[in-house]
Amino acid sequence: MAKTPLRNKASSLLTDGFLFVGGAMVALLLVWALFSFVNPNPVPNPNFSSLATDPKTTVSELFSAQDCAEDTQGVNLSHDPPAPTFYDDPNLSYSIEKPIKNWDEKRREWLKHHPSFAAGVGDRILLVSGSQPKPCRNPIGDHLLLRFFKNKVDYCRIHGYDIFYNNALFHPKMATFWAKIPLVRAAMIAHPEAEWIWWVDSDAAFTDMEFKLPLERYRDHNLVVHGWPHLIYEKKSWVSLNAGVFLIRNCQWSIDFMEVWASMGPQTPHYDAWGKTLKSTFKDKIFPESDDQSALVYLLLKEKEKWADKIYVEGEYYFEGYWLEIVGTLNNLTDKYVEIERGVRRLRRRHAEKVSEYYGELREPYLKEAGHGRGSWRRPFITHFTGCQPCSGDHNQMYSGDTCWNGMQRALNFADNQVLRSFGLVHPDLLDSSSVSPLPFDFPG
Ligand SMILES: [Mn+2]
Repeated sequence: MAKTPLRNKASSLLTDGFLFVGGAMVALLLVWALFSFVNPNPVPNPNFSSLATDPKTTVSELFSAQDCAEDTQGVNLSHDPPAPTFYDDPNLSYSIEKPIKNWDEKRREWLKHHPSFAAGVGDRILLVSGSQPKPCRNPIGDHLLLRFFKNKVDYCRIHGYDIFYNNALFHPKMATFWAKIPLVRAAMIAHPEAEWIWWVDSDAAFTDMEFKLPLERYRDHNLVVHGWPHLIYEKKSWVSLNAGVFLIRNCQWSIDFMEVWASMGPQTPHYDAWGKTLKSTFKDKIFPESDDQSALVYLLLKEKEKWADKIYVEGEYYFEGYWLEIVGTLNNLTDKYVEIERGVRRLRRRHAEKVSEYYGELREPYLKEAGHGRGSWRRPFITHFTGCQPCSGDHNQMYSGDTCWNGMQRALNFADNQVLRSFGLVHPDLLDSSSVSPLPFDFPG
């Protein structure tokens, strides 16, 4: 697989800094001038520069030229033109059991009617996650799910992504690991403005709040999963990839793929037969039921020509990583990052949470030697607690419950430290969520 640099813009961003600030001022003045020009009912034309220097001017007065109807990403949330779209077609169904045709065209048409969403659509991601409709059986299950959810909200806020967390069963017969397929499908219809739907299991946590998906790398693909091609095609293993985190493009290919994928699910009369087929195809599969992950590997194996060229099997970084090989390394990683920051003061600079991505790019050159994935000292992107079952508590008997719960505390607090930093706090002990101390502004000496 071709290696593409994840980030290399940090240095050019720095040198362009002055140019950018100058350009931004000009743009701002231009917006102001245009606004006063086109506004039919102008407020008694205030002089911008005198406003700016008047100490009594509030921030909102100064920047009132920016229309309140637009949110921070410049999209118009308060308008839906009357021209009919696919939503007005009575035959449109959100159900996984009703096919959709010409989805790409329908989506394009909707975007044409909503030009503010069309700008930047290619990079727009909707993160989707969810958990069961009922309280967890594990007494601390709901608390853990809350913290996993908070972790996702944190990541999305920092990067400006939307998030949909769901607690409803979208198909009454598609429960547990099958539940995400009808949900992701419906999310595509509900969010034509999103190019990508990013499914992240409820038991997975972002443990690098700075890392961003290298979307450029997936330009020619429609589905991205974490996996290892030799385990798929040679070993024929049901754990050759992980279906708990995937990125899927909002397009007709994906609608068709999910239809075929779902056809091995519990809502079909062929469910038991598929269980047998999958069990005999994958010698290491332990349980007899047809599951979404084996089904996905099966499609890669048996319908390779049809699907595989659009499926990117990502193995270069922790698109999702097995928690057991990660949680023990987190303290060392913290030390490594502190060491870098000791040498590079501007990485330690206090800043607004909104501009966190800038500091992520600034750090990148110092992580060149770190590598990615297993054995790396880079923060793992996503830590997945496969086999731990935080909600039910029915963890795999391979490990003790405490190993699971302590691992989750460590990973969640490790992530939270990256968030709390913008608020001046740190958990000094990764195993103790309730302990926080003020973060020193800078290193002494
Ligand atoms: Mn999972």
